[in-house]
Amino acid sequence: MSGKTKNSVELYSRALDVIPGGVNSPVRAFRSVGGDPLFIKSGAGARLTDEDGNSYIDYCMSWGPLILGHADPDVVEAVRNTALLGTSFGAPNRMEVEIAEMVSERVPSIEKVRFVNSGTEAVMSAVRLARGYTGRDRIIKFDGCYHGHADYLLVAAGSGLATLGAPDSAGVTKNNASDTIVLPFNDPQRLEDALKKEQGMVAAIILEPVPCNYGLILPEKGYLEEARRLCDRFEVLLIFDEVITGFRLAPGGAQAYYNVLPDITTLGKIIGGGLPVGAYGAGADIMSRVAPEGAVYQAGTLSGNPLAMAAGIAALRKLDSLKAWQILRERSEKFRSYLEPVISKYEGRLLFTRLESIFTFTFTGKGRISSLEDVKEADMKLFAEFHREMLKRGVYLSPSGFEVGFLSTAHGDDDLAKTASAVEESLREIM
Ligand code: KE4
Repeated sequence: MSGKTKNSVELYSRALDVIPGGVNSPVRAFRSVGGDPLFIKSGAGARLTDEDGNSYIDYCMSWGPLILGHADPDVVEAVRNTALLGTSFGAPNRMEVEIAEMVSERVPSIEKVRFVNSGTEAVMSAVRLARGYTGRDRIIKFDGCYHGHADYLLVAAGSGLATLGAPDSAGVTKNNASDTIVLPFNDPQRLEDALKKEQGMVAAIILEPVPCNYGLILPEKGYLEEARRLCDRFEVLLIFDEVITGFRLAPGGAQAYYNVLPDITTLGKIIGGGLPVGAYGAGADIMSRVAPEGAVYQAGTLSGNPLAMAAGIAALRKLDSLKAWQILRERSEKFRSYLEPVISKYEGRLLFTRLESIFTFTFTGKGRISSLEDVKEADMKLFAEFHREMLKRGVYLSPSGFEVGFLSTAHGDDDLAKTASAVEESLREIM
């Protein structure tokens, strides 16, 4: 760890001249953790190397897609071999069928699926489909959940908006957001009251079954089941945004993990193996409304492109062959066992929350995070100091206290042990 960042600094200054904020996605700008973003040259397994040759154990993992680690050899080979045959045809390709079959076999509520190019596109399409299917306009989202940057969902959102301290976005017209109702997560009574009050006007509720964009908020026991029951009672569609949890918590995502089936599911990240992919799926009846079969229009030049499909197929196949979720559970348990003795010294000041291979460090006196308020009270300044100290010690955490960390099958015991030591030294430094 030379700690030198000369090349990153130079690249950032050039980037600022030609890219807003010097980044192609706001949360990468290190705004809430301070300092300038590092420019990454390469990744391999659990490690990143920046333009100055500094190497880091990475837990941002490109915000979730890289469940197999960086530059997984099987994924890279699939992309290389496919590229030699062409990168996009704008016509159907066998791999679109193969990956659609894989998704439909694994995700319990999905019979048919449409591939798009990002999680945002998947969610936009899912909401339009819900509105088209029900003929209703209103949608209910939950405070702190982030569903990409479609106008009407940039309301009380998490992720980069929370990081920048602006839960809503400029440029979203009042009209556009007027059909979006925001409720607190983990509060079934508020959901029932809203569905009663808005009876007959709500097309769907959309939620991250496990919110991962405002820290890691675990669903209270029975909450997801109650949301399902309320949607059935008020004949409202339930959309699970599984862009993060899909293929992460279990082969069938959160809906399999918690055994609660939504009407529509959105996917992204992992299913693209690191290439731009999103998807939305549902039962055949609902998906029959999507053009060209039905009247809900959605399209995309590069949707289902061979490269992204090949990467996704290679990733999903490898997850199955590795029985990756068992490995990830063991890694997560090992990580906790390494961290326990360190973090227990700071009980009442630091909380380590994890769910399978997702985790967060939250500087709070609370023993559990179950609402947005709990996260709002956390000390994000201390997180910023922690992030900086960890970087100095060669550990790259997601550059925001509102984001989560991810383990991959490429994180070995040595990486986890080294990380626990870096946590211990960093905490000693800042606490
Ligand atoms: P994308 O359009 O960024 O592919 O996906 C949007 C999205 C939708 N739904 C959920 C649950 C998501 O978490 C996301 C995107 N996640 C953030 C990080 N938590 C992306 C990082 C970024 O914005 O750069």
